[in-house]
Amino acid sequence: MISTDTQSSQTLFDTAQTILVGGVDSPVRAFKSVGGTPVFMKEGHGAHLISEDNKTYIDYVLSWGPMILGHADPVVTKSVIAQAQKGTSFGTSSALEAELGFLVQRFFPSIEKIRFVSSGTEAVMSAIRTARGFTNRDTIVKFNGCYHGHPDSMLVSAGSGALTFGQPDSAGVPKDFAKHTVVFEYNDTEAVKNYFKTNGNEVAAVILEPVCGNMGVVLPNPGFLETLRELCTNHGTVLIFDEVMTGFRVHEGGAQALYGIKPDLTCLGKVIGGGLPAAAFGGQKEIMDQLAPVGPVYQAGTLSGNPLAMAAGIATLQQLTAQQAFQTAKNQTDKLVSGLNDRIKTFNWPIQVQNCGTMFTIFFSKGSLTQLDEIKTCDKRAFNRFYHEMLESGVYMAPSQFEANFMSNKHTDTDIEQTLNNIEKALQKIESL
Ligand code: KE4
Repeated sequence: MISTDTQSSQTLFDTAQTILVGGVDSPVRAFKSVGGTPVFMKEGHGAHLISEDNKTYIDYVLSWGPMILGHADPVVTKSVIAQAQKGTSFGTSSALEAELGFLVQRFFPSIEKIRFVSSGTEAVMSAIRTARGFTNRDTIVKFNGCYHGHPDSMLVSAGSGALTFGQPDSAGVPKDFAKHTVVFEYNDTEAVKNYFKTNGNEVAAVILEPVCGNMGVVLPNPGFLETLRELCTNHGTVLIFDEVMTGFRVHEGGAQALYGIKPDLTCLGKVIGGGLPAAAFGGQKEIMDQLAPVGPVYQAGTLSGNPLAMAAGIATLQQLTAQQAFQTAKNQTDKLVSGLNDRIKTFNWPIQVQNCGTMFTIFFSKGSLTQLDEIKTCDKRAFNRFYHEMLESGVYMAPSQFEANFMSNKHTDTDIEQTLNNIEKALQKIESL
């Protein structure tokens, strides 16, 4: 039993590694990309996290996106406690599921029907199966640099050379599964158009992050999303927007509202659970009604739509509106990005920021960053040194160059100013090395 008095993150990490694989429950938390010991957190309040070492951090990870209202928002917390006192999960229907469904639909009108699940991975896996059931086709198109959780069909990288079908990029994914996934470079509109000329009628679905967050923040080139929409419409292919991260983050209504492109299915997660395990997929009624118990596509989940997670999601979306949280968080992001751009002008370091709505990434590169092979030219060593300088200064950012950072509506001007000062000091320090 781990004692409850203060223990260092190192001690806790050493203990955790004796029972948890790699000492973590999700690989990115292990700090493998940036090196060093992962910081164990014990509390979060607003824009701040407190570590087990009793150090306070300004938090720009926000649980990888969910905490747009900041940690322990009083209204959300009260709602979760109230529901917990009435029971957490019944394995029956509850009024809360439809209530959250209608709330989500207000932000995402393309969602005519919805199904709640417990993770973004489950939402993506289920959306893909639904699209395959609806089209009676097997092939899925995805893009390098986009991450969609860990369904077998998504752990696939581009095939070598002329081979268009995919190769597994994780052990345990059978080659026979991977060959049904075709992978293109993000923003490579021409390649997708050419593929659809000969294969379009075999494609069940195209899935992408409409604004990418999982190679760092990378925006769609003008025309990229529009072309995918047109190709899918013309070939009876299901267009799936994976908005698990971009939902409520690049715009209150996600990238589909920002760019005015209507997908056939949308995957959501993170914000809609308010920090509890809730995710969803939804879209055209005709497609969603393929799902059991209405249609032939099987999908199920013990904790799908459980009252506790639904209560957290309902309170979060209600407070998103009540607190005008997206706009506030976007304003704070814009302040940080503009302050950063002013300060990095004084450095001859290859460094730039890409941002969208309440998401941003600081890239150690000067070049164009529109697809994964360009992102891979970033100076990872410089990023890692920068990362640890920022951590030391009390700023907690995503522990990888290939991730997005997030803003909440609880980050104050003081937090932003302190972050900017710390960034300037960190850059001065690593530049002198
Ligand atoms: P989860 O299964 O982790 O709830 O969601 C998977 C997922 C699906 N789609 C997108 C666009 C996502 O960003 C994610 C998960 N995002 C990562 C952060 N890059 C979660 C952090 C982690 O893996 O621990």
